[in-house]
Amino acid sequence: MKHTFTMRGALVGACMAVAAAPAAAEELRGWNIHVEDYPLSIAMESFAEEIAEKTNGEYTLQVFHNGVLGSQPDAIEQVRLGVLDIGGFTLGQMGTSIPETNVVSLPFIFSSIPQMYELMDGEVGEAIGEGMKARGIVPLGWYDAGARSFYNSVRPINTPADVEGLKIRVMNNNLFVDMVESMDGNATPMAFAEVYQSIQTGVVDGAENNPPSYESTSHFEVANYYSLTEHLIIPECLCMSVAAWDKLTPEQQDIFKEAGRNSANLQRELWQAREAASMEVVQAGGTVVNTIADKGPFQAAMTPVYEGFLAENPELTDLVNMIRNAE
Ligand code: BDP
Repeated sequence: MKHTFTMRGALVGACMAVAAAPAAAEELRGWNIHVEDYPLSIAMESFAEEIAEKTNGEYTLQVFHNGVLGSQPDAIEQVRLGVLDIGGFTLGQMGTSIPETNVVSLPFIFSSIPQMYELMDGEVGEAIGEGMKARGIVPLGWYDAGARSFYNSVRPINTPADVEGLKIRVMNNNLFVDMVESMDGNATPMAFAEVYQSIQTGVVDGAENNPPSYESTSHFEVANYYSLTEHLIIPECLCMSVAAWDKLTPEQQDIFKEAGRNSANLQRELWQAREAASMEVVQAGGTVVNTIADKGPFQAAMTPVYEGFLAENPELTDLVNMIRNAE
């Protein structure tokens, strides 16, 4: 990876030396963890096409799919520092450096996906976006990532007691460790790329994710109980580094903003279709899906997670309440 950055530095230096002419084309680099036919991947490619076309080629974006540019926590830091220009990130992994984003990582904070859209497209999204900008990231569009549910190779989960003793992989964020531990499960933070093998070899019993990720990673092959707890509705983001953003002219910033909105609209449409298709694929592959008759006990089990979070982040109480009190 180091090698790539050094090479890039050398290339940029060389170009600057030769190209005295203004408006030399700028090639941005984009990070993405997903496979190429994933809704977010297609939406990032469409953003790339739109900015290239509307800036007349002054800006192009190469998106590197499949996580080849490294893990998500590293990529988030690189976008913050301006080493990478763009990322298709989940807000679920930004909490360490951007506390405001953690508000949407609280279990059951949104009551539904339409409510999440409405709030992210309004004041709540703006408040989170301000927190992100203050720490180096400009959000250009909010993507849908559905709801995350637990899956494992041991048993279906119907009540919080069923989680007891299960070893569950979570994303890198203490909130998710607390979430699993508040149901007496064992949480293991781990990189996305390592989960398949870890389930297969019994390092963990399962994980939690939305249907498209459960399917696209083939995790359903090694953990065939998928229980629709839908405990996390975490939006994702087309994110640009402030360093790259500040180099744009106001006209170019407008182009990027509009392309971001269009990309989000496309992604949200594609998401609906992919979710349904993924559910069919996993069920055809032998997954046993169960719905949860009453999510109340799961919600009640999350009380310590909220208490701990608000005690550590009292300044975020208003934002949390803005979401909890929303219709
Ligand atoms: C997927 C997100 C991706 C995360 C992954 C994970 O789209 O950004 O890296 O979950 O669980 O749903 O790590």
